Amino acid sequence: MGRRHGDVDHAYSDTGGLTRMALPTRLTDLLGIEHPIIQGGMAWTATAELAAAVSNAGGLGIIGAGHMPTVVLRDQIRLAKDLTDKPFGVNLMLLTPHIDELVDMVLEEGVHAVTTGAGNPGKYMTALKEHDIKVLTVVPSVALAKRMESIGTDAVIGEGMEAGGHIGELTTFVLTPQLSDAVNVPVVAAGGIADGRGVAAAFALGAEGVQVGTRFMCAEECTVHPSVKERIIKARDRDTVVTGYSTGHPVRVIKNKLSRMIEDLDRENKPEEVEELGSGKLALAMREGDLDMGSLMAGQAAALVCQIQPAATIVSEMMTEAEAVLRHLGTIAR
Ligand code: TUI
Repeated sequence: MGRRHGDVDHAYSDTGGLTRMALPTRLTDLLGIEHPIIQGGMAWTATAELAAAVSNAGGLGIIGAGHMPTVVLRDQIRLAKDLTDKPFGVNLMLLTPHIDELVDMVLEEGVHAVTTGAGNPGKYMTALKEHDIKVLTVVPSVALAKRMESIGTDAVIGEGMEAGGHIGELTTFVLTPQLSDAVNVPVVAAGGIADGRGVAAAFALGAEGVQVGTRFMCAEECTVHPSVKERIIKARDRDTVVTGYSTGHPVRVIKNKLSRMIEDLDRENKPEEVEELGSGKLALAMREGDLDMGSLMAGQAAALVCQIQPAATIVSEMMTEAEAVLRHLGTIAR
């Protein structure tokens, strides 16, 4: 039997009887949250139920807008407001065609924070900030981070290619310290972080917070199809693959029949056919649980996820473990 989160035999899970310390950072101050953990804004996956559960646990819950119609996202924001009094946010996927309309509605509705992905949110920065919405820009590179800082982003989320879904080229391990050197705003590390060791490592690299996606897919409150959660729990180290290079929008998914078909089309350099075949497949996976022909977007950290737990347990376990690791590191230097 493999390791389970919270196992007492794990090197860092013994907190040594010390009372838990918190890890307050500029990020927790900026957002008014207890723990420096942001939940990934996963399309078709990060619904109001999950976002509210993460926020209630002291992290920042995020509703993933993806391609949601504006009225649906509005209802999701209102549902989250019913489910939590704590700060929560919305992820805006900038490739969606009706993004202008989504932004207008978010401004009207009001949320604490917006994370952006898959593009440059420059066009919306002023309006969001004028409405007192904190903006956290997902960046795959140092250049974009600097540009975003110059136009007023409140923090950058450096997403490494270990992450699930649409990714850049750099790994979390090299991107995070470079961002930390390049910008003055808080840096959040994303990609490959699913436990407290990852949180501690991110802090060592200069991050003041983490964004976690794949592990929250296995939260009890996450509304993805149960088969998807089971598949993530079964995932091993080499079970994800990056497909869609030919389209210029590569995505990391758990390998299946669909990913193999897309790899073939990538090799034949047929980007239009990749787009066509991929269309609607994320919903097919996340809503209907089709593990063969659905797009099983998940990060390499799927291999680190071993059970379904309440979001509050995930947050508290990650924090307790991170604190134990950091204390341990403080004792090994001679
Ligand atoms: O956005 C994500 N992850 C996503 S979005 C998504 S939906 C989708 N489905 C099919 C194709 C494309 C998207 C699934 N997963 N993560 C944040 C992220 N942002 N990763 C990489 C980027 C990024 C890439 C380029 C951010 C900015 C950027 O800027 C280019 C520019 O304009 O300079």
